[in-house]
Formats: sequence, structure tokens, C-alpha cells
Amino acid sequence: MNQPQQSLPLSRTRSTDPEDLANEIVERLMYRIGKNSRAAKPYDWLEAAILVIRDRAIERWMETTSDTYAAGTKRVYYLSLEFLIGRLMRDAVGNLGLLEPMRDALRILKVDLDLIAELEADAALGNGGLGRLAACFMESMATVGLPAYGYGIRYRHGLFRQKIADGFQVELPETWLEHGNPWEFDRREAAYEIGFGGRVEFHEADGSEEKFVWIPAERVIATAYDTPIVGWRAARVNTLRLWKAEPLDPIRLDAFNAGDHFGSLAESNRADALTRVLYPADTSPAGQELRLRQEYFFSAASLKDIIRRHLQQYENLENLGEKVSVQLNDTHPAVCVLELMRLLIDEHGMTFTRAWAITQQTISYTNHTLLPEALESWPVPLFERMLPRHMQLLYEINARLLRQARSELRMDDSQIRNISLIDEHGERRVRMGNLAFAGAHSINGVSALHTELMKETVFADLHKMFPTRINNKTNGITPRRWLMQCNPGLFALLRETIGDEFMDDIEKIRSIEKYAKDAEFQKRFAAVKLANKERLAALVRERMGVKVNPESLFDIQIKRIHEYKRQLLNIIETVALYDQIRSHPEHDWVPRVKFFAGKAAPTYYNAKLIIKLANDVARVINANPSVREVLKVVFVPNYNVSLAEVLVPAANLSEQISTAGMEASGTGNMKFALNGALTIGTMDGANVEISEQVGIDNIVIFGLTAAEVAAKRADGYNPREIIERSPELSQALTAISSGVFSPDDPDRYKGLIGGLYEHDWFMCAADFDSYAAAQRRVDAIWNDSALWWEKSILNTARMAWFSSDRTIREYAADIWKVDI
Ligand code: B1N
Repeated sequence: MNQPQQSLPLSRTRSTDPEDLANEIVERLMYRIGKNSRAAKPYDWLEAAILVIRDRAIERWMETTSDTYAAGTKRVYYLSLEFLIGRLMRDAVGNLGLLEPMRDALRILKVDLDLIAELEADAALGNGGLGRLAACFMESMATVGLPAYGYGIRYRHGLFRQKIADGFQVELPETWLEHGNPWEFDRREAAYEIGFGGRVEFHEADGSEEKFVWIPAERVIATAYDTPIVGWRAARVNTLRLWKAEPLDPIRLDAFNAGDHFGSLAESNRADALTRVLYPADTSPAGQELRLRQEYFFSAASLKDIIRRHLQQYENLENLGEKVSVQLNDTHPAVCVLELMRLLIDEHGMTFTRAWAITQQTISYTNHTLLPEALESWPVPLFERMLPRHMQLLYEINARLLRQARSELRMDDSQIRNISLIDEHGERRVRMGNLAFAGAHSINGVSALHTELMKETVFADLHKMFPTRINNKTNGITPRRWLMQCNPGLFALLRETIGDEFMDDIEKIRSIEKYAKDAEFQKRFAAVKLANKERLAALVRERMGVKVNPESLFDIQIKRIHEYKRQLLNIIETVALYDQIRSHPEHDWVPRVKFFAGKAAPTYYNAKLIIKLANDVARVINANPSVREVLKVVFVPNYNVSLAEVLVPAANLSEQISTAGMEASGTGNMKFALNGALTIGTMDGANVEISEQVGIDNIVIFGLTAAEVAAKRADGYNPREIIERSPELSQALTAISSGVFSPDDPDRYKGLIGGLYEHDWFMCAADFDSYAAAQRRVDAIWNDSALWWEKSILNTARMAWFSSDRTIREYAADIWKVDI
């Protein structure tokens, strides 16, 4: 395993002297932005600084790209409809080893690096964990020295901005490109025509050669925008290539001249709409035509680009599978299976059998959810209308697949129905998960538990048929962003205590273990945490006018709002605690601040209601003087990557409380634990592996296991009975549903709470008592401060395995078969 280089190759050619850097910044300001230092506004300084940093990355970018070419190494392509990258400056400057020199250079110019860094737009081209994982993977692939390209869509509007108005979520458009984007290069030369709709013609060429030709009815141009992704110590610089749709004819002059001014722009508008907005759906269906168009558009453009690059270097496509790996991030790019088949057969003259072998060898697929409503499927008529040739190929693939299942494996009708690429229950639909499974040589889950459940549930029969394909690759996070950058205080303390080795080999962070009980070290560790909490307290005070005491236990749940993630369980427990505090004011309560943040899909009614409830509960509790010193509730608006970078280092307690079996992995859980928060959580997703790594005594586990949840659902679960047996739960639910927190609209939560009595699909009632008891265990640990900090330090010490460098090395070795 190669360690990244210890010294920057860049420093050979370019000065890192702050004076020189300051001159360069002024030069960029002058010649690229057209201003002098006197006229420059903070945003101009930011842009000039980014241009200097970016230019430092370029040489290494070219160097590593040509090395790959010369060595003929396999290239990895990570296809994802989402890349939640956040801000890039700190990443790039840190990984280039230029943070301090740039800070000094800007200081010479009387500019504060931290202040301008805050002005950078947060690129939110993703919804949540899946998109953020893609961003961490990009950084880790560059860090471990893997020649990789990310492919996605350059959305003009990323995930909506969330405003909280009167406690309700309001969605506002996000405009990250409004000041331009100094990181990207538009590559006019990389442009491809992408077709939709139309018909398929059958050409019987001379003799036996038959050929299908797709004649699309509509075409758009895909143009490329490249962003350099710098690995740690500039080990490598890779490319994130995002596609934008453009019309073939920006304006139909014939129509315009004939007086049809709107019609003349119709084609242009249609192209524009294609890459305009990110679907704000996270683990929920986004089953609209535009979404399928987006999926096909970026899949087709990426494959064309991959094949062009391959043919530049090699004679033909026979060795595609040896030189190219295409990783599908969920099923969003699954249409690649069909598009690659079409290209190989229709455009490169291969036989079906040969094309299928190459497709399977090239493609691999990552599954990120088992939630039935999130498994993508498209109505057959829509699919056929948009992609007629692909539909033909799909039928042919399906016919061969089902024939094999029936004749070779003797599968019965019910198994055949499960394996089929077409769902025949009701309206016929194309199943993208089954398509990706059939067309890939590897199907991986994202945590050990999730992977086992994949084998037992959605893919049970496909797994019987292809028992070697499913494998696990537990998610990870990049320690550069999620420790070194977001927690400079802890980073400095670690360096001082155990030296710098952990920066290049995160496993070395384990050496901090021997200080876990050291009173002096605990004091310093706690002081860092306190400073981070003060920073968060200042943010909350500034943005929301809410005062919180940094000495309180900071209890944080931040993630998309979804019923399965059970923010509701947390809120109900908060209400129960509020009741307890008021009934027993004499008790020595642990002062807590409960933080919530997260966005709800705009059409997800219950999720939006849960946001309103959190805000209603916050308003009532924060206004009650009798609990003032011990309980506060804060809903921080507009959760995004940049906000996470403030919240994560400030947490004492990390809430990871999904219904067991429903959270595929989670990655926020990893960020918190690495930064020394204790986890309160269920045995779900990667929590299971976190408990193994940090040790069961250093995590607070509660609730039903996945197997128990499944058994309860099968046996007939009766939440009403459970609620009636738990006085604390009943009291809290009654308070909420009777309008204690919504006096302006007392019935607001009747339906939401009623649902818990009726079905409680996510088993809040079943887990409530166990959750509340776990929270009291947390209180007990907090009260023994030496014990708390010991556990906290052990969490930081033992989380190295969750580095996305480790995850990427596993993908490289097991799935992509590429040496690094
Ligand atoms: O992917 C993350 C996991 O850590 C989370 O547990 C998982 O919930 C998340 C449709 C999704 N699964 N599925 C999605 C996102 C957008 C969309 O349109 C589904 N996100 C996840 C990383 O593995």
C-alpha cells in the first residue's frame, strides 16, 4: 500500500513563500478580476486566492493525468447523480500544504483567510449521505493515488435553501453559481450529442449483418465542466466532470423571424430545464419524466466520454473491462447497462454475447437503501417512449436472464417474478435495481448489516442466482475535511500529543488511546470541545437570537428529516424530559441543549410537520423559565455541509436512532464519533460496526434489533398497548396531540400522533422506554466527567477504520481490481 508522498512535488516548481503568494494574489486580482487591492471587495479577494490555489493544483493535475496515460493503468469512473462537495477552498489549500503560507500571504494583504473562506458558495449538488459519500470518495481516490473521474450533473440550482418561517420549512432557490465558479473549467471541446425518443430502424445490411439504428426525435448537447480534486499532499489530482445540457440551436431563427418568439426558444428552454435543478428527494421516489431524462443524459454523456478516452489510447473496445471500471452510485445511472450495450452492439458492431460480457466486466453497482419506496422503477410506456432501443435491449437481457433462471437453476414462478427486470404487479415497470444487478459483476452494500439484509430481502433471489456478486464495502468519511479542517483545535492537540504521523496514516490516531485516562490530557481535550461549542453557541445566537450555555451537554441530531430516522422519537423524549424536569425540579438534571437540523423533501408532508413540531416544542420549552438552566431546544435552519462542519466538532452526543434495519449505513455517525462525541444509537447501519470499533462500553445502544423489528412486524405489532403501558410516553403524546405546543392550531399534530397509535411503522413506541433509559445512562456518564472524557477520547482514538481511504482501498482491491 503506497503512502502518499511526504513532500509536495509542487514545491519544487513554485514558491510557497508568503511574499510571493501575496504577489500572485494581487496579480490575479489585477489581470483576472480587473481590480486593484484598494477596490477589491472580500469576494474579489476570495476569488483571487482561489485562482492562486487552483493554479498550484493544475501542474500536478496534468502530471498525474499523463502518468496514468503512460502507464496504461486502469481508470475508475464514479458515476453519481449527486456530489455534495460543499466548499472547496479549505480542502484544496490544506491538501496542497498551503494553508499557513496562504494565510500569511493574505495577512500581508490585510485579508483574513477565515473570513473570506466563509464567503465561498457551498456546492450542494446532492441531498444527503449518498451525495456526501461521493464527495468523500473523490477526495480519497485522489489521496490514495487512484486514477479516477467523477461524473455527474452541473445543476444550476443545488439543493434548496431552507428558511424557517413561523416554524415551517420554506424552500428557496439555491444559486451557488451567482458569483461564477472559480474552480471549474469549461471544456467546450468535450461535447456530445445525446438523443431522446424517436424510433428504431432495422437495417438488413449485406447478407446476414443485421443492425438496429436508433433515430432519436430530440437531441441536446452535453458540455463538460471540470473541477480538479486535490488529494492529500497532492498525491494526485483527479477530475470531477459535470455535464450541462445545451440546445443544438440556441435559437430557431426561422421560427423567430416568422414571429414565433417563444417557440423559437422552446428547444433551448427544454435543454436548459434538463440540468437546471437537483431533485430534492432523498431515499424517496422522484419518479418523474425529467428525472429519467437527467439520468439518461448524464449516463450517456459519461459513457461517450469514457469510450472516446479509451479509443484514444487503445485500438478497440475488446479490453474495455480491463482498462475501465464504472461504479454506479445507486441505480440513478443504472441505464448505463443498456447504453453501454447499445454502444457496443449498435455503434461498435459487437455481438450481444460479447457486449454483455464486457458490460458486466466493466460495471459495478452500489446499493444505498432497501426502503421499498426508494427503489427506482419506471413505467414501461415512459421508458419505451424515451428510450426505444434501450427497451428492446432490456427485453432481450431479461429473456436471457429468466431463461437461465428457469432452465439452469430451476427457479419457480415466484422467484422468476422477483428476478425479472420488469415488475408485473399492477402497472408494468422497469426495475432499475434488478437491471443494475444483472449488468454488474459486483453489487455492494454500504455496511455489514445492510449487505446482509440485501441478501435476505430485495435481492434474495438474484443473490441465489449469482451468489458471489453481493459484497460489503462499509462507508467512510475523509479525515481531512471531517477532522483536520473542521476541528483545527483537536487537530492541533493531536499533533502536539502524538506527532504528525496520523496525518498520513490515520490508523496512527490510535496512539491517543493511552491518554484516555490522563487527567491533564482530558482537560485539554475538553477545552477544545468547549471552544467548539462556544463557536456553535455564537452562531446560534447570531442567526437565531437563541442563547445556549456551552457548558451544557450538546445533544445533536442532524440529517435529512425522515420518519425512519426518527427525529420524532427524539422530540417525544424531549417533551417527556421537559415533563420530568417540571415534576421533579429538585432533581439534579444534566443541563442539555438538543440541536436539530435538516431538510425535508418539499412534498413529504409528515417530515415537514416534524420540522414544525421541533420548532413548536423549542418555542414553548425555551420560553419556560422553570427549565431555563437545564433544557433548551434549537432547530438550526438550512443544514448543509458548511453548517455540519460547525455542528460536528461541537457535539457531545450524536443521535443515530433510526429504526433498526432502515438506515443503510449513515456517515454522520462516523463524523461525530471521530470528533469525540458519544453515540446514542440503535444497532442499525454502520452503528453496529462503530460499536465494534470503539467498544460497546463507549457507545450507548438501545432499542430493537433489525431482526426484532422484522419479527414484530410479522407478528402484528400493537403500538397502542405499548403506549398505554408507558405513562411517560402517553403523557408526552397526549401533550403534543392536544395542542400544548400548538395553541394556535391545537389539532396540528393529531394526525401525526394518531399514526403512532394506529400503526407506528417506524416503531417509536416500541423503542421509547429503552431510548429514554439510554438517555438517563448518558446523564450518568456525563456526571462522571473523567469517565465521559475517557469515552470521548476513546471514540476519537478508535475511529480510523472509518476513513474513506480504507473504503476506497477495498473498492480498488475487490471490485475495481486496480493496484494502488
Ligand atoms: O446513502 C448513504 C447512507 O449512509 C445512508 O444510510 C442512506 O440513507 C443514503 C434516492 C438516496 N440511500 N439512498 C439515498 C438519495 C437520493 C435519492 O434520490 C436515494 N441516500 C441514501 C451513503 O451510503
